[in-house]
Amino acid sequence: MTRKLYTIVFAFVFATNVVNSQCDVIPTPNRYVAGAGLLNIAYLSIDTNNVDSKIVEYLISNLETQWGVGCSKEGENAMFHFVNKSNPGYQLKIHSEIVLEFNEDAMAFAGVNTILQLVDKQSSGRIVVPFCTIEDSPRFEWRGLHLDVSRHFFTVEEVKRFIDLMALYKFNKFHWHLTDDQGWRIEIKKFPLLTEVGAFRDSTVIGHYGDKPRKYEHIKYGGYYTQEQIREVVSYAADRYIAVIPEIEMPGHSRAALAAYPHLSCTGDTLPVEGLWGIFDDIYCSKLETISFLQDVLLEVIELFPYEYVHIGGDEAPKTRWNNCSNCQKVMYDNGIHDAHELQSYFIQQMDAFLTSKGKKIIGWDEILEGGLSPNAAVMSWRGQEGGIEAASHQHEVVMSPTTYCYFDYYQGTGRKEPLAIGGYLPLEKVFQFNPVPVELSEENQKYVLGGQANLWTEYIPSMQHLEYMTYPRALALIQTLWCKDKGSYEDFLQHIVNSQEEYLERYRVNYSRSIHAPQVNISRIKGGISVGVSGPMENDEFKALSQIGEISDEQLFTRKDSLSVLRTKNPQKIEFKFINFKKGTETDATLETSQNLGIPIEFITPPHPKYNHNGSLNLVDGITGSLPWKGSEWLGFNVSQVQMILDLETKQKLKMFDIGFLDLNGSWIYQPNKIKIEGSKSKGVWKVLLEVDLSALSSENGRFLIPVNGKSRYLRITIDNLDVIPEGKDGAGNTPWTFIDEIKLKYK
Ligand code: TNX
Repeated sequence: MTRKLYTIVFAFVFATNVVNSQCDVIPTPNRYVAGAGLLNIAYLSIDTNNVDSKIVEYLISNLETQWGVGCSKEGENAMFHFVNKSNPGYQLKIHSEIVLEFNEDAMAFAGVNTILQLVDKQSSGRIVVPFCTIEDSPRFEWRGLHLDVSRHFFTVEEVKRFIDLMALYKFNKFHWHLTDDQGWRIEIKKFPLLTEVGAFRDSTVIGHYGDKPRKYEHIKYGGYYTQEQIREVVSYAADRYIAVIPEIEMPGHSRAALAAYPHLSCTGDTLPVEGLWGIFDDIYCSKLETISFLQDVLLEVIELFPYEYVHIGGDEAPKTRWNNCSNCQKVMYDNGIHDAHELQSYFIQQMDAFLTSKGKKIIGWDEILEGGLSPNAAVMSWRGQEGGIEAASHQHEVVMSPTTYCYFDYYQGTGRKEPLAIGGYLPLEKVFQFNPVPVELSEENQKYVLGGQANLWTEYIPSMQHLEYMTYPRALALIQTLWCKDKGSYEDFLQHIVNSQEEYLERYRVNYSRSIHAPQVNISRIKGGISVGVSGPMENDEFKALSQIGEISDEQLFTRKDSLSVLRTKNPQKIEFKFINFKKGTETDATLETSQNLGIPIEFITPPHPKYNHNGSLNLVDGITGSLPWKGSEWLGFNVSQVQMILDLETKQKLKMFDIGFLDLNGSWIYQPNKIKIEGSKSKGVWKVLLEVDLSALSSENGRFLIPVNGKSRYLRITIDNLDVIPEGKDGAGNTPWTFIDEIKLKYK
């Protein structure tokens, strides 16, 4: 039997007309035209001409291990052909044969990953792929994921797994955060203590950073990669067309290095590798000795990483030590530098000159803009997109990675079942809304935006299982933005996730988060209180609601059209709710507390920051008290030093008690305010001061203040004063502190 015949025997065609014209591949290809029929494959022969053999190996190993389909390498008689073409991207034609046209190997690889998502397994042990034509190419050159291996260490095998999953979804940049305060993870032959001492810490904070009191686990923790292992990972990634960007943090986040070589700091004090998260005052000194040390480190680093970009960190470097260090003062004096920000700029410029002379490009977090951007530096914009806009306006390359859309260490769901996270709230839908090219950028400067990236900071991500949970499915929303020229609607995207991507992730045994399936509790205002509804990702999701009001228990079948009303009451009552999506086996519970001001209208004079504005002003009076540790969705965050709002009590009330909660989480630059003023008015015309207190003089419980107040009013104007700037020596010194508020409860006489 000839090979050709062999192929025909095993690959035959169903000429059915019923073909699902919808394409569930993520990222959605630019153009997908469905054909009428399915290619049925029991055994796939692949023409190995015209293509890098590792792409063929990748295809075979995936089909064999994930679908149990046998494959063989053949010549032109085969069923699957690779063809070179000149126009960008890849093109895929699936009919009685599979033809994958591409202009560069990376695009052939992308095309292979598209095919893997088109595969449908049949019970007969065969697979089918739909007849179709696809034309596809990426929107952005930089489609990145970052992984912090310092706060928690991930083994070579785990890192490879992370890379494997990136490849399935056409990510092509792996940003490897290799050094930080809590551990140095890369072997540097010239400085062996970096790993002997710097790769291990004696203790690790447990629970949340903001817990009071803090607790520690006193167990030695750490690990590092040998240079050989680094090479192995880099080459593993290269085989998947993923470039690896090493990050060597400087001048801040350097406590692990300073533990190994204390003379590189300003004080010379011997400090341990940190076991706590946050920002630390002890950073590299700016003296020449440190500069040479770091350049020697970089010399070894660039030998290991062939990609042109090297990340030098640059973020969160307090200048406390530099301002009090004679060596730093001398560097400033000798070089005509006026302040510590310029000194940081000078520090980075020396790295820039060094790396540029070695044919490399430098990239750093947006703080490297402060004090003047180094001539060749690219900027990774994380504190919003402003830094990126500024850098691109000066024709510097930019990667957008703003906390608002790209911080996958934030919570992705609102339920109590979400595992402990750093804080913040970044659900799938919000990630989907990311636009790496903000409207503020002129058309000619838009080209400096290379793309975007999500960051996986691992303070609260101790294991691979947990890492997958935080990354997926949010990474799919990100790649949809970074790859697609037209990403479509969120509703369509969600359908692709539910229709087929979850199954695909399961096939690869990814521990993806099911948070989108947890019943979402939707609260809105109604006359006299609030209404509580529930929804899921599908129109026809059904829920069961269990609620307990005192002794009475109530059970009801719920759809997204139903709701429960909760009205204002004089005596606060706690209502425990549980919503169950019984088809998905997920549930969400919530404790709602009634009050006399439940759901009252609030007008913001200073609006919350868009990033921390879940549900707007209703959040403050929705009956759900912001809990600790900080859960992003429950609190409203303001980054102005004075917050003002007007509460409308709807009728004139005799006030008795004002109850309010604030977060105090200095590591995240969130500070409890100093003062609160309450003014009353019957018409919002004339205001009378009812209360003005210094909060530091009051006692609080878990950040909540119960303040007696007297007066008769319909409107209350609340003014909350925080510090103008965070003072020296405190976390975030020099910046405006954040004020986080939740639940305002009033008592009337
Ligand atoms: C800020 S993002 C950091 C990291 C933390 C992260 C936690 C950046 C450049 N610095 O050191 O891990 O927040 O979300």
